[in-house]
Amino acid sequence: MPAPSRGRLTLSTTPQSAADPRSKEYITASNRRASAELASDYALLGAQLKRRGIDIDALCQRVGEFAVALPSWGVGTGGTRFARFPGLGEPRNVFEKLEDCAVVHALTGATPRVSLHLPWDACEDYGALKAHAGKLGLGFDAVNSNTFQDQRGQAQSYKFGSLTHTAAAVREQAVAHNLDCIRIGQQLGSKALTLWIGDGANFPGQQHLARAYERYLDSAARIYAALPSDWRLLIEHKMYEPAFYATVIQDWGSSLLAAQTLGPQALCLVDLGHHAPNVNIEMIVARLVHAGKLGGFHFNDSKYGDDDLDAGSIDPYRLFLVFNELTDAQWRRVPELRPAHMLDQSHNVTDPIESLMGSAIELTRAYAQSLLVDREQLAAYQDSNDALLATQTLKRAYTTDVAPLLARARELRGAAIDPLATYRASGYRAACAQRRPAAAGGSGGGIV
Ligand code: RM4
Ligand code: MN
Ligand code: MN
Repeated sequence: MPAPSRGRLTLSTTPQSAADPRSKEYITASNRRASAELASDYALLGAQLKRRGIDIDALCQRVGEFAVALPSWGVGTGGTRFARFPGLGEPRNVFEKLEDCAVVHALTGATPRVSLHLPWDACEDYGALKAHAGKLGLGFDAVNSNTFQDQRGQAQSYKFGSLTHTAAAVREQAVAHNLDCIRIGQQLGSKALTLWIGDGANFPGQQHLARAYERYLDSAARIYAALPSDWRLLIEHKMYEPAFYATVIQDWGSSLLAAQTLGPQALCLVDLGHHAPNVNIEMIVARLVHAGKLGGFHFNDSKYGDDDLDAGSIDPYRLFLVFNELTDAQWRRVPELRPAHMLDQSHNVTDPIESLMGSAIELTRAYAQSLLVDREQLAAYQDSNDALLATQTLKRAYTTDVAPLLARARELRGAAIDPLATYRASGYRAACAQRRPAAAGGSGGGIV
């Protein structure tokens, strides 16, 4: 097995033989080669942080506890509305999707749960699915319902909406689907339902803006009434797409109002890609924390109108600023704040496993950097209106290279010091291509 090299950015990608990247022995053997180099980098960072009054081992412990859920729909190659170019060895069903998720978790140690999307992930036997996940060391996060496309054999069409449709029969069907999702989620051990709908209008006048929202509240209340007492309803807003003029739950205002109307188990979910460019997302986070309504995140990145690029790939500083708000809220001991962390990405040009590993690491990095902010000092600069030193306090944390800290936290958990190199050297993708021949028509997971 080739040794992962932490020194170079270009990786040798030709595996000598196929190995299971989930196996402890394989990961330990890979780590052995990089361990000494890491120990010296970690010691150096530890000495630097000590001068700032920070204990690196305590930090490492907290970083090692960070977790983000994987989107089951993210392990297949995605596409755009123009085309989808399938990747090799894509998972063909939810069981195989979990196998790929387990690779991400084994190598990063940061993704212990999977968020399912129904009916994309529908299967015959959820008991068997849960057992399969358990064997792979995975659990389940929020379940996502899908009333934004029609399924084969479905009685009513969602072409003109689902929970907000003008026809009661369509709303009924959409509510019933969400209740099914709750039932399935209960079998799997999920504790939340994520509610995102594509409902809206393409033309001014097409939809009565007030009545559509009232219908939403009415339908959502029926779903809310079916929630088990230890479940949360996560309401996800999105500015546009598929509706291009007016989306019913288009912003955090509509989402917050709905969550407040429905009751304490209803909370808001922030998908980072669902805002206009340049919107101050960290401020939205701060407001939702204030309202006690921050329920979770769908992490990704975006540059223009896309909502599915890899987390931290475009604007890592913004990601840091989001985590800065969360860590600050924790520091202030805001009660009952435990937002779900989930990735929501689509990978069109990369190996999805590699993108998901990279994104989980970017989130961990942003979290670790947020822990480095000297909060006492920041508060003092804010109170004395020293804008420059206040902003530099954040920058100082953000510009600290925490890579050795992240790698050490992974090593301590039995994950890979260098997940990408370890993954590539395993030959996993090529082995999948062998045992998962593409289905006729080239379909696989992923969103087109
Ligand atoms: C939406 C939204 C939802 C996701 C679907 C596939 O844009 O982000 O969370 O389930 O895409
Ligand atoms: Mn989302
Ligand atoms: Mn989205």
